[in-house]
Amino acid sequence: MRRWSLLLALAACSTERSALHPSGPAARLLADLGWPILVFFTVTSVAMWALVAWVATRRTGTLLEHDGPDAKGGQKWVVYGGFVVPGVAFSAIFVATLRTMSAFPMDHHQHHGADIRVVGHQWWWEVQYVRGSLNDFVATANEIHVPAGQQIDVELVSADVIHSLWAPRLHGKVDLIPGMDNFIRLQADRPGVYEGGCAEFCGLEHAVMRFKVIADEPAKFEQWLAHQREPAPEPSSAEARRGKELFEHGACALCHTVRGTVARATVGPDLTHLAGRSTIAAYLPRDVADLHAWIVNAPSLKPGTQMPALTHFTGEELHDLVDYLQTLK
Ligand code: HEC
Ligand SMILES: [Cu+2]
Repeated sequence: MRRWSLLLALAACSTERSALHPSGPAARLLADLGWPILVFFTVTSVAMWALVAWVATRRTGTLLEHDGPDAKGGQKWVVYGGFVVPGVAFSAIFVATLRTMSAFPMDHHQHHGADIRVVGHQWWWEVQYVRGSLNDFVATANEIHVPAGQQIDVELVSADVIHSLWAPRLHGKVDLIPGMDNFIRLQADRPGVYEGGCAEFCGLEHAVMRFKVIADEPAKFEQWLAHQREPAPEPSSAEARRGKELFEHGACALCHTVRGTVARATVGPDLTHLAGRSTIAAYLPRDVADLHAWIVNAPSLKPGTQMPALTHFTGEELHDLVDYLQTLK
């Protein structure tokens, strides 16, 4: 029964994060290498277990009935199975791997500057759009918007420890290393949402350091980017205006940016268009309840986070603050 449910679970396993279901050129290169290796080793393993079963079940007879060493040329099994087949297989994999590796633009001299810079933080992703003039600079968090069908050069850097960016359907794991610039060329063939996460243990909350690559039709992407470049909208309700006041003059402005306000700090994520994102803190849904809980006690939801517990707000103040955050479309 258990075995069946395991099989069912495997069959139902979504292809959403599977490196064997590529959705872009970089991931396809890896899958093209991965599939033949997977098939070859599956066939070899089955053959080996069949041989083991055969050895275990064949008639053995007495010691006297045994042939002398290699009477029937049995050593050929050792030579072919033990040396020739592995030798050919590993050489082929070695050559194929080198070819696959050389197909990636590892050398940053090949790049004419990045379109996007991703900065790894414990434990969230800062996503900067660095094309254009300084005024065009925008930053968001945990969602990497890209135009579908286009090559996007992404620079990978770290603000603290080593992280690793991995959206399995789009590209292989690439580390974000302090003091070093790494690059990937990202391309999603079709519009869609591609899930990813940190693939290098980076501390307590590594497991929830997730992100999404959101690929849109190019026109829709440009629209999104143009909107991101605008400052935050002025809140219209009295509650949200009070919330803005609290945000600007409370602790929030010491760590966060909301363009168009006095808040210009960069310790935490840029919140200018927070309400356009689907999550907060890289893994929680961006709804009223989670925003409340996050502001009051972020460390209880993400132990070790740099965002402190801010327990001094009254219920009404908290309500206004969250109201304001929800206007940041
Ligand atoms: C000492 C710095 C600091 C202060 C003060 C601070 N934050 Fe944060 N905030 C952070 C950091 C760091 C993160 C990222 C945490 C993570 O995802 O791991 C964060 C995340 C957030 C997020 C989630 C953003 C996203 O896109 O994931 C919201 C919303 C937020 N803070 C609101 C506030 C509000 C409102 C205040 C004031 C009441 C505030 N913060 C005060 C540092 C701070
Ligand atoms: Cu990480």
